Amino acid sequence: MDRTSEAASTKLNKFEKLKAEKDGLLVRHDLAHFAKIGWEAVDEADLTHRLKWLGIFFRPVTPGKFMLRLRLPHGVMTSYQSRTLANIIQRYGEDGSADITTRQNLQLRGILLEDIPDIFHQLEAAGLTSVQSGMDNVRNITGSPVSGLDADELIDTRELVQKVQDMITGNGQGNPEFSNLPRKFNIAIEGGRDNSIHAEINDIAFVPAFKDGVLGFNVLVGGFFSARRCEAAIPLNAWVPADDSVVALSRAILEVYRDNGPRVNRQKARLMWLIDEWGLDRFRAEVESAYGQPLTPAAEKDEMDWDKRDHIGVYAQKQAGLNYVGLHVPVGRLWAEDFYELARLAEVYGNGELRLTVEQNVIIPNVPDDRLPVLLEEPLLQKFSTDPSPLMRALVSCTGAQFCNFALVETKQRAQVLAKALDAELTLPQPVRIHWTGCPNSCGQPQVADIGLMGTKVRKDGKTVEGVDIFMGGKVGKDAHLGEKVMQGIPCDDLPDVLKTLLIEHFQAQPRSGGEAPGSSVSVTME
Ligand code: SRM
Ligand code: SF4
Repeated sequence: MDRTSEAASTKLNKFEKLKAEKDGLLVRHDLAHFAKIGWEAVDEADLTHRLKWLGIFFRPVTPGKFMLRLRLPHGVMTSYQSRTLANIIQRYGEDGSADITTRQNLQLRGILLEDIPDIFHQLEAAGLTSVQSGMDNVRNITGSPVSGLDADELIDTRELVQKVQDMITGNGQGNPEFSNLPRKFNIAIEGGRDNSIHAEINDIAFVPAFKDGVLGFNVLVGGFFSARRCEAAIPLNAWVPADDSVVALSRAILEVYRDNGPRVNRQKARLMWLIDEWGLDRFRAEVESAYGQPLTPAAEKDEMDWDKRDHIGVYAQKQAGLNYVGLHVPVGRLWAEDFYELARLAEVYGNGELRLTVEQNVIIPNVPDDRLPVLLEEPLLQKFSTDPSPLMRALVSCTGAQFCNFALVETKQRAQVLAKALDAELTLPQPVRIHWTGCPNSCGQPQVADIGLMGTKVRKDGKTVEGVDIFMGGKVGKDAHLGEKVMQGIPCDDLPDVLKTLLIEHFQAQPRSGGEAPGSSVSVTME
């Protein structure tokens, strides 16, 4: 008996029951009906859970105004798609915004349920889908944002990422084979040298490696963050060539996880828990059997041997005379006019293409040398700078309390205010990567940051106030490893001084002339 039927016959957690009653994908047949009856009349389980199979997220913080999470494989977008998204959110006025996510993806805000059928037509016409982007499905598949542009790239992974997404989602139409996993699932395919997509925090990561002189991928498995436990991915001891084997192996691992992953306790349901239960040898053997052929042992080393780049600024491409221009989008927030402008700039100066990064920024590729000076004078580049100040430059933030009901603190606004203030007070020899996350779910990846801030509630002067736990030591790029919690329960009001001290003591920050150094030092335990 596999785990799906085991769970069905024994202790079902609430979500397994819900899925057993009706597969989430089936709500697509109800959309026209929902649009007619209005969100208030929609069955509770459909409204708050099953709609997420289509990427439609009911937001208890803004009832009736939904979030729509797309899939943007590899973070690649066209100007046509950008304009389509602008058209969709424009009509919602102040409520209509979008966020670039930490999986180089987009989430639209302010969406009304009655508009969904029409929005889905527009998305389909633009070659976009939101299917299987939430709940127990595979999330947006990430790849280097400069794939096909970077002279030092090893493998252009764009086609592979698209093929894996098509396999999982039935070419974007929805695929019931993979719509009932035990839990969410993340896949990354890195073809560059700088581990630009945090391979180590994915359930499956393909990382470039030579085996007997042939370029392919070593495979890592089981990386994840959750409130209960965070783990970096571990080697599967497998290597695949850079061809459809990547799709076949992804399928095999997903099948093993789908049929055997733990389904009783949702806090212990991610892939790593299955690997723990079985041991890596058995897990590998089961994957091998699903794959239908022996797995080639991993190459001795992988080729991720660079520090991570942030891609902000102007960089020459491998195509002579062309450049990619990375724009800094503060905490990833975009409005309809930004999408229109990005579409225009991509068409006027580039080839109509845009790329998103896991740092929540945008890249305009394929800009000829002689067009650069004019592009750099465009008004949008005053808002989305190619040369932001060091702390703003490396700032990442999850959604936080503005829209997310899990949030213990407001994040995006606070992150910007604080970074601007500290940039004004301090000079820094290099950017310091500060990641904000509103709760222990870690969507803002505080464990990969130089300084990670995780929302919590703390007591100050007899009152409960917003605060953070502080993580440090996250290393990205080559030899990536996760940061650890070094301080706990810091009230947000105290953060300016605490961060200033950390920046001075650990990152060579200097007070600008006339500025004062904070009075006392802050004690942190670093691994
Ligand atoms: Fe996340 C749940 C937002 C990346 C771990 N995440 C949520 C929900 C859906 C909760 C909810 O229903 O409100 C958040 C939606 C809030 C909203 O309105 O925007 C949410 N997660 C996000 C995004 C938008 C953060 C961002 O601002 O960029 C990211 C969307 C990525 C995407 O395009 O699909 C996002 N979430 C992540 C990441 C980072 C990553 O993938 O690199 C993680 C940690 C990595 C991982 O999953 O292993 C992450 N999100 C979680 C978890 C904890 C998962 C677990 O195993 O316990 C939850 C809670 C859950 O699934 O029960 C969660
Ligand atoms: Fe919401 Fe918490 Fe994820 Fe932030 S980390 S988006 S607050 S679930």
